[in-house]
Amino acid sequence: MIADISFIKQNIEQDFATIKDAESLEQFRLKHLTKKGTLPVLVESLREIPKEDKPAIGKLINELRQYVEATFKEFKENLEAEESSVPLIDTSLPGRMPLKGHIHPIKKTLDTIISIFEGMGFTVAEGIDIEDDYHNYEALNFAEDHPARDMQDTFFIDDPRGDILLRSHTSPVQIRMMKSHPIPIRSIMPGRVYRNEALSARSLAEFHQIEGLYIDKHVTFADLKGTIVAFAKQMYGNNSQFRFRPSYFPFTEPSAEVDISCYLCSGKGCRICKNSGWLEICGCGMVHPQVLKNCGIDPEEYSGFAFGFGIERVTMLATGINDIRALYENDIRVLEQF
Ligand code: 2U9
Repeated sequence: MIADISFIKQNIEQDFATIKDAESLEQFRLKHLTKKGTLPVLVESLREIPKEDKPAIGKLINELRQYVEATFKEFKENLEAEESSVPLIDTSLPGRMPLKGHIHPIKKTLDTIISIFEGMGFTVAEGIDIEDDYHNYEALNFAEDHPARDMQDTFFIDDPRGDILLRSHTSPVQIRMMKSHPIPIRSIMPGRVYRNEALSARSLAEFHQIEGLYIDKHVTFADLKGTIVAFAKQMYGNNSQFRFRPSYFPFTEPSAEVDISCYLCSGKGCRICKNSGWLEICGCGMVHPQVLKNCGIDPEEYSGFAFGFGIERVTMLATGINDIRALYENDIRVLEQF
């Protein structure tokens, strides 16, 4: 009987080797596992075995049964897994290319400006869009009746406090920083700003700025010029020319606006620079002593410079886009060019 069991096992193993698909699997099942199949018949034959041999033979049969059932289950599962992994798509068909997005030109300008200033040791600071009159105007030396206050029309927010507004520049971030941060401060402040302007090819009611601030002992206008020129050469190329024109801002004294020689005509005069040969790139100045005082900084001991860029304007100069609204219409025909 033991020899029979061993022979049956050999046979079954040979049949296992023939299983390669659902059909051969079924053949195996019919031959060995159904009621009249090899294995149940073998189990049934145990009845005729003499009582004293039953335990030993029964054990062998049981082991064989367990082995065959487990191996059969394994074959079945492997075949099912193979079947379900058969691809349902025709990979020989030509593909449809997915539409690939890319960084918006305004974000590209922001990233470029940030990385240039980071290279010069500036950190990045961000603030809040909803501000109060004190941080947006008063601390920046805009007197209540100062004509400069009319320079920026403000979106006020309906609030019981009465002085809550959408920031008209990122300067409140500098105020908060000067009040809370130890000196030296060397940071740039990128962000969205809001002004109640009529929409046109040149202005929007919502746009982006980057402002910068450097406060330490002995900071001079020469440091300001060096920093702006170092930035602008990296941004616009080494061959550019620069000029600093006197200007006025309530929060800086002295103040200046910076022009760069026109990148299109190299200063000869063209459509982009309106025949002047120059393009305005930013405003800047030495932080007004009163602004330092407002933030608890002694102007006798410390000085600093500040500057500001309009990101949309920088982007328009870099891309040649001459209507600011085109930057926000999300027309793919415009965006895919940059
Ligand atoms: C503090 C002190 C000084 C930030 C400055 C400018 C000059 C400037 C404009 C650029 C184009 C605004 O977006 S724009 O219209 N900005 O010309 N900004 S100096 O001066 C500061 C800021 C904060 C406490």
